[in-house]
Amino acid sequence: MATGQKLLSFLFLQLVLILMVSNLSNAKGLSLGYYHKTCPNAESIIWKATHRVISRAPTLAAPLLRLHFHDCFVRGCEGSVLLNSTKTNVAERAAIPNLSLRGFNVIDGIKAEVEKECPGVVSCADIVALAARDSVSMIHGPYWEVPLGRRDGRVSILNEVFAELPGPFNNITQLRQMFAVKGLNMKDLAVLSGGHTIGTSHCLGVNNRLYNFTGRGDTDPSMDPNYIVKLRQKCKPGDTTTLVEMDPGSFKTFDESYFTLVAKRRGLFQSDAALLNDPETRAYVFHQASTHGSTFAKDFAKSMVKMGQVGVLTGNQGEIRKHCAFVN
Ligand code: HEM
Ligand SMILES: *[C@@H]1O[C@H](CO)[C@@H](O)[C@H](O)[C@H]1NC(C)=O
Ligand SMILES: *[C@@H]1O[C@H](CO)[C@@H](O)[C@H](O)[C@H]1NC(C)=O
Ligand SMILES: *[C@@H]1O[C@H](CO)[C@@H](O)[C@H](O)[C@H]1NC(C)=O
Ligand SMILES: CC(=O)N[C@H]1CO[C@H](CO)[C@@H](O)[C@@H]1O
Repeated sequence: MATGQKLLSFLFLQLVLILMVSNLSNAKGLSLGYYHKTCPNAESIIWKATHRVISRAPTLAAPLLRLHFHDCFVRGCEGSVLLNSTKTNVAERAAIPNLSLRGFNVIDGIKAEVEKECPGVVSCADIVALAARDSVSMIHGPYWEVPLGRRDGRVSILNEVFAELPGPFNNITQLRQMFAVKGLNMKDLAVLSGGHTIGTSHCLGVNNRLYNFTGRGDTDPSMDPNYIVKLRQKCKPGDTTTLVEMDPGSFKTFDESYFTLVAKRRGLFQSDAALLNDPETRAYVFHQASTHGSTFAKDFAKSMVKMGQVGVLTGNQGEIRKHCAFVN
């Protein structure tokens, strides 16, 4: 090979390597340590603020995790779930599935602390992503590095929630499709559903399965009849407000017991039970439920990073909100 050719192929190899490396650290324009220069203490301020909250009230980990999921599925992870309605716009927060969202105050409080140190630098969307990671790891769940650099959106529309956010009555076909449009596959669906290892639900999401499944006063045949009896003691007909644990007995601990429940036909929602209706998600459920070595913690970390990249705004898109409930 001539020297010129050698040099060219060497340069080409370098370029390929650089592209590969930058692709790793720069997935969808996000990167690890994004605030390293502009707000070096951002991640530790958020960690400490989240720790103060979770050590006092561990059950707040669940709503903080769920907030990140709702943010990412509607318009991408760009903080639109945090925006308040205005005189001329009804925001996502006002949608029925949001009735039960909590943790807005926690995020607003963390944001205020971060703003004190570095005004206008750290996005609300990144704070939501970090608070979800921090709180999960604080209740003995997995820890993962969160690629950062999300920018905040300026738009939040009520009706988009119904189109984009999966609901408890969705079947496996609907779930597959709603995850696929976000670039998430069946493994992600099974893994991320494991988020239901913590937290509570209103009876609203399960009552149809207990009392009137097809409109003939019947129950959902895909739920363990003994479990139906138990749930009926908590959720009375027409009750929309009582809370039930989604992973009874271990609803404060981030573990793989959700899959043991689903495998025993004791998943709370139709959407949980639906994981048994696809060969891949079914196999995942049974594998995690079995006694030999769960991979859930590792898988969850990986799928959370993936979910955290859905529809992000980067570069000069969007803005860095001053207050998470309002556009600038
Ligand atoms: C697969 C589609 C999903 C559906 C249909 C779904 C549905 C629901 C519903 C109906 C509730 C109960 C809300 C209430 O009545 O208070 C809930 C709670 C919750 N969800 Fe999901 N979810 C899904 C996926 C996820 C994902 C991907 C995560 C996180 C990775 C997640 C985390 C949570 C948590 C932590 C709670 C408890 C919240 C609390 O205790 O306040 N969910 N979900
Ligand atoms: C946003 O709206 C909610 C619900 O209406 C309200 O409780 C909250 O105080 C508002 N947030 C701010 C910062 O005004
Ligand atoms: C899922 O629900 C949709 C809409 O209700 C329905 O058209 C479809 O047949 C259902 N699929 C399965 C597998 O039950
Ligand atoms: C069950 O659902 C059907 C159809 O929606 C309704 O007509 C009936 O009143 C319901 N029964 C009860 C006990 O709620
Ligand atoms: C926080 C928030 O905006 N909650 C709203 C959720 O949705 C219900 C019903 O649509 C509203 O009444 C709540 O204000």
